[in-house]
Amino acid sequence: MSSDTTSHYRACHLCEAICGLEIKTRGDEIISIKGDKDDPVSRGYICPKATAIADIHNDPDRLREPVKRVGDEWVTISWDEALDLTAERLVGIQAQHGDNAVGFYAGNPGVHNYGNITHGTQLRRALKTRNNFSATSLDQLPHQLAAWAMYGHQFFLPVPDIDHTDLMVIFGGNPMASNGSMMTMPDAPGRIKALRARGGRLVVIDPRRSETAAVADQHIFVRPGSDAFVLLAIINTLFKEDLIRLNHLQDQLQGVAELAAAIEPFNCDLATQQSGIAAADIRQLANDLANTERAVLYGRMGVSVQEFGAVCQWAIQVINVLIGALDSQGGALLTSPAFASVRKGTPGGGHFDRFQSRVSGYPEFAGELPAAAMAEEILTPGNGQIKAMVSIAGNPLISSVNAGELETAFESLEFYVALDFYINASTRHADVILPPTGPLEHDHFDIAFLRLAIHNSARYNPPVFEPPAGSLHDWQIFNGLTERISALKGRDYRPLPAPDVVVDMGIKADIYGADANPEMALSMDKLKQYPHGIDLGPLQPGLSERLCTDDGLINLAPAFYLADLPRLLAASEQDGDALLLIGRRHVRSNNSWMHNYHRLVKGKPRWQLMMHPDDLKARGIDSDTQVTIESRVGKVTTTVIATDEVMPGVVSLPHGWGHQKKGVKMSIASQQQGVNCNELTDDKLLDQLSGNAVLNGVPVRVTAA
Ligand SMILES: Nc1nc2c(c(=O)[nH]1)N[C@H]1C(S)=C(S)[C@@H](COP(=O)(O)OP(=O)(O)OC[C@H]3O[C@@H](n4cnc5c(=O)[nH]c(N)nc54)[C@H](O)[C@@H]3O)O[C@H]1N2
Ligand SMILES: Nc1nc2c(c(=O)[nH]1)N[C@H]1C(S)=C(S)[C@@H](COP(=O)(O)OP(=O)(O)OC[C@H]3O[C@@H](n4cnc5c(=O)[nH]c(N)nc54)[C@H](O)[C@@H]3O)O[C@H]1N2
Ligand code: SF4
Ligand SMILES: [Mo]
Repeated sequence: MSSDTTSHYRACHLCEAICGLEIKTRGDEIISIKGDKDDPVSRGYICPKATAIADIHNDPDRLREPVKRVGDEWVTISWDEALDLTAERLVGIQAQHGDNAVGFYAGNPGVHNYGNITHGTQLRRALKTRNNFSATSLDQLPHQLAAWAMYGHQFFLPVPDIDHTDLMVIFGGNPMASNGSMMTMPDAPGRIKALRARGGRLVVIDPRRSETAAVADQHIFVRPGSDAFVLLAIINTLFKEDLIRLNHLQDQLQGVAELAAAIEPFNCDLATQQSGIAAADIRQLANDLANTERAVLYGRMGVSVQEFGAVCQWAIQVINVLIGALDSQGGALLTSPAFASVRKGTPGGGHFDRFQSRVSGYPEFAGELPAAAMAEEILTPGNGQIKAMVSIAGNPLISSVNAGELETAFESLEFYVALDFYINASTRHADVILPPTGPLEHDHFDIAFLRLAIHNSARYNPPVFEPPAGSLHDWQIFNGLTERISALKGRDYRPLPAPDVVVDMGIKADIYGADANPEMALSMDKLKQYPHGIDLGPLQPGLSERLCTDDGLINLAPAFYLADLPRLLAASEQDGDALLLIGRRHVRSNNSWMHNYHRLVKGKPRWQLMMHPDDLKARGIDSDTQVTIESRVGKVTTTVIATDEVMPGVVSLPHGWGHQKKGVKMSIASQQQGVNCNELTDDKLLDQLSGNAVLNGVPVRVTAA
């Protein structure tokens, strides 16, 4: 390689695995993107998406300057004009209709871009609306609710110690495609291989023989949405068969007797009837989990975004406690990150049901309302109706439920501003689009996912390229807007310093800072000397001292979970013969925004509906033909393929597609044929307890088109 080539090291920001990258550049050209062999956790692993970061950087469709809608046209405007206009419109609408007339949607990539986390809150505070929504309630809200209710902090989230376990049981997660979630584990394939090579077992419970199920020791099909019955039956078995093996946490537990009484009706027979899993298999799972010294139970999207997502995630925590996995090596451990470690006194612990959504009375969690309520809050007239939306790093018209109604809602807004660098299915409805710098033009420290990693480490990297003159980072846009909004409202505003300064202060005051750990004395300056990251060692037990509950106890039986069990029992009495729709992820796709890069969309199509051959036959439909899929709220037409990868009664359609809409300016994505599966998901079908959306187990009808 010629001498004018420079190597840059950087963590990938695309998914939760945060793999280390080595990016070689020559001038302003990217020569190659490879794995960083010296990253202490990813150790050189990358997936095919990483190289597409070059395509994001170079994409001619990516906006570099703010644009304003004039009729059907987009006109480039200056940053001052864009920020002034946005602040004036938002404050004007709030002055006329009240603070709640502005709604806020924060999407997934914001969590992967740390300036959004350090600076986003100030903008939210300046706007002071109750109508805050985010991808949390399309995703991991049940995890956070269980963490808050049992451990006293929404981010007290133990992760599977996959590198040291002998049995990992996964309900509804597909790390071979997703690379892990709520469990930062770069190189899922390598880690799963290593688990099996040392004699450990992987068991997957999933309605589809997913990529992970395919490499597991055992795969058990489960009827979508029925996991709560199975998980409670496991608890039931643990009690009945005297399998409870509490560890050092036993003196800190409360609610054991209440739990045992409450789950009494949820036996294996009921679980079998609901889930299709043989009672013997459920008992075996309970026995294996209890009798394997280092075992862990993990559940992800498949058991979060379903009708009983909250009960499922609570039950998973309970089982890990009852088998002694919580806070044990090879079980579920809490990460010890350099920034924002969770321990007693950590702010932002969360709260639940302090206020409710205006139209349907759904509970808030940590100041957010369910994304499923967004459309009705925009469309239903009355005091507090949303008249303007702010979206940040989100594409809700593809990613959120009942996309058809949400589109009607967004069309009706008086004003919509998007912080985004694409004109996509959502932002095409905007009045103003504020594009931040591209991913390689800003520095990077992963606040969210270093906190959820299966191994402790810290890593900071400077930008690969200088940002273009006059461009703004997300956090600078937040500052610009917050300053203007505060001025218009006559409020004081002190801008926060740059994210690396904020994080530096946090790191110094945290567990590896000079005060707490003089030997390590971690700071941003020190991190900057280690471009591959600093290894902070394997996860350690020590959860007892970190517990955030007021009484220092773990409550196994929070009242609101027990109160939700009659709803679960009632569901067992309903019968339905509809097909149940589930989603699926593919390693070359990433939610809704990575379809504009040729290298990720080429090859055989991956957006079709999967259906079991028996279900096709029963309807007289041939494989590879056009079908119409219909739910209560919508209808889409796409190609069906026959496969026994899905169990009978289940159909699978991936999310994130549907870019063919008029006005979308993503030249490659808009040519892709995949349809938007969220035109089928139902805003009224949500987990009543947590308010989380139901994206899996949606009843649909499939007919020949
Ligand atoms: N049916 C179904 N629906 C689902 C899911 C499912 O499994 N099934 N999954 C759900 C889940 S888990 C999630 S997290 C959501 C994701 O849904 P959203 O949170 O809405 O996120 P994306 O669809 O990924 O859209 C991301 C947007 O952010 C923009 N963007 C990318 N990087 C940046 C940046 O640095 N700054 C800014 N300002 N913008 C940026 C992109 O251009 C894109 O428009 O989808 C949910 N929807
Ligand atoms: N390549 C790629 N990686 C990603 C993403 C992506 O879009 N593409 N998105 C990222 C994001 S935002 C997230 S949140 C994570 C998600 O990470 P994961 O949760 O690991 O990903 P999913 O593919 O949604 O896995 C859900 C699994 O649950 C199964 N399932 C569906 N319904 C049920 C059910 O009722 N019960 C059970 N037991 N299983 C069920 C599905 O078949 C699927 O295999 O992935 C992240 N990583
Ligand atoms: S697995 Fe995720 S973090 Fe790793 S290279 Fe792929 S997209 Fe990036
Ligand atoms: Mo997600």
